[in-house]
Amino acid sequence: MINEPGPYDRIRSKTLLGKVMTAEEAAGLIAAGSNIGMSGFTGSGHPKAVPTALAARIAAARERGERFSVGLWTGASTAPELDGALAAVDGIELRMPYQSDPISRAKINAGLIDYLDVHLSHVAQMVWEGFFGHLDVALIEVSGITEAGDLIPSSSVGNNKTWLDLADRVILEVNSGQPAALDGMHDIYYGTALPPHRVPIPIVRASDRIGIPHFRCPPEKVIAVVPTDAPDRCTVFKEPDQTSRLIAEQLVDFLRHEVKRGRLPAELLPLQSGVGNVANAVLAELDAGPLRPLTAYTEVIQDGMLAMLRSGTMSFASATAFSLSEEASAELLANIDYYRERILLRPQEISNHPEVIRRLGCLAMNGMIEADLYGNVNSTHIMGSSIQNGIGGSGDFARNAYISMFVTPSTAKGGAISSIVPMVSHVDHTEHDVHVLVTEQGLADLRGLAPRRRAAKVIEHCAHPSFRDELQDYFDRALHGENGLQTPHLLDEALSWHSRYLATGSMHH
Ligand code: 0RQ
Repeated sequence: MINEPGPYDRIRSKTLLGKVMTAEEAAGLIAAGSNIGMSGFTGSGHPKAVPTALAARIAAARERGERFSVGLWTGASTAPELDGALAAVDGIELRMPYQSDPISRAKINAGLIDYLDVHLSHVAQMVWEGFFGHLDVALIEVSGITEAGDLIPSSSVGNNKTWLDLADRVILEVNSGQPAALDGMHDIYYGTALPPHRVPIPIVRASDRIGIPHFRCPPEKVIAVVPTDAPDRCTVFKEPDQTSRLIAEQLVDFLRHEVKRGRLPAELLPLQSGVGNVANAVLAELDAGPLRPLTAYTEVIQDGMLAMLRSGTMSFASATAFSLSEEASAELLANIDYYRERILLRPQEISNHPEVIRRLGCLAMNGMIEADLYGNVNSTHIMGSSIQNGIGGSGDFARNAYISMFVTPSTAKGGAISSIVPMVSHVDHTEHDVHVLVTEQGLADLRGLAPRRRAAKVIEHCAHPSFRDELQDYFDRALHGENGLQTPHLLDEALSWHSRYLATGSMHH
């Protein structure tokens, strides 16, 4: 039976084959109030069947008048069948460390879910320290199980090693929809520890392999094995629009200029790229040349990066997850032997490790919601109070990068909102961690500039023309204020831009 092809041929351990059951049966083993560490990062490698079965169980319990919710911990964002399904039945008590699901976002902003927006590199350490309580269950998608019972990771690694190490009980989803040939693309490092037992992480190049290809997990901890055959949440990318193209062109011009000035080598330094259409446009612009061969030490491999690996513009990419469109997933599968030589997926405590990011000198490029005149950046909150997604890995990289760049269109909501404001309504990245701001209007290199000079540059280069005069007026009057001239503000006016939008639907006077 074990060697026959079929839904179970990925489960090569006899012991674990004996634990096969349905998603509903597995969900039945999860007690109300459990903390569950699930796999999943940017819509890849999340469990596809048990969360939905658990959501149905929670809904049924609610109908009987019973309380049933769980603590939900993941790598990063997942998919509608996980975050969406559990949030829809009010099954999540506490969520961490990142989400981007519309239903869970609405429940968080309605005050129905406690959401902890955590630096992705901090999660493993904080879980080891016990801040989120005890981890009861690990629910992990894998792409296969070896004869020895080791687990072949799926399309993301995230926090899976930590969940498997710490949980009392383990439920595995073995997804035969994932390419079997993913085996060998992972680098699972077992050398992390809490202080004072830490040693250096021995990565000096993005391509350095420091661990082993599989997760270890004592078979006696495994209480269920659920075969699945389902795709990841494929991302839909738009062709870069004019705004994304302009942002990309300026950012790449800036990097070329840095090479010309001798501040960066011609092959640049390892890139970190956030996800989304602007990031993809930047990668496409870099793919057009002439800088090469580039490398990436990043969190997520998206379409643009796969294309660069294919064309040879990029020689190697280290990450913790894929986030691909359907077409790019097909391309990965079709040429997986080629990509396996050029890609490593690592636990997120390593892909986002400040020590490694600082050593490699990563060039960090992340999206933002708004920036203020002095370079403080808000990546997470709309109008100061509502969460959009979360800080994700942007803080791990921005704080430690060689050059930390943030990109955004200069306006939002059809031009009613300026992404450049006097004072951000929420701070994720302080002025100290932000080197370069880019909008379609231009690029402001803030390095080496005192705050007043930064403000002048941000207004001139990044603000949309329809907001430039109002920002300049604010700044000019702040310069004549009585509060001091290091970082001039008119406190009673600073956030009125946001309240103006909330009151009238426009930030314009
Ligand atoms: O909302 O769709 O309801 O209109 O914010 O904005 O323009 O679609 O931009 O998808 O690039 O996301 C910062 C959220 C940008 C993302 C953020 C509204 C806008 C829209 C989304 P609608 P866009 P993007 C490593 C890096 C944090 C995590 C991170 C993010 C919605 O980049 O989550 O960096 N970053 N991870 O209308 C009010 C403004 C606004 C605004 C945009 N100024 N005011 N609303 N919006 N600007 C990778 C990982 O960690 C996985």
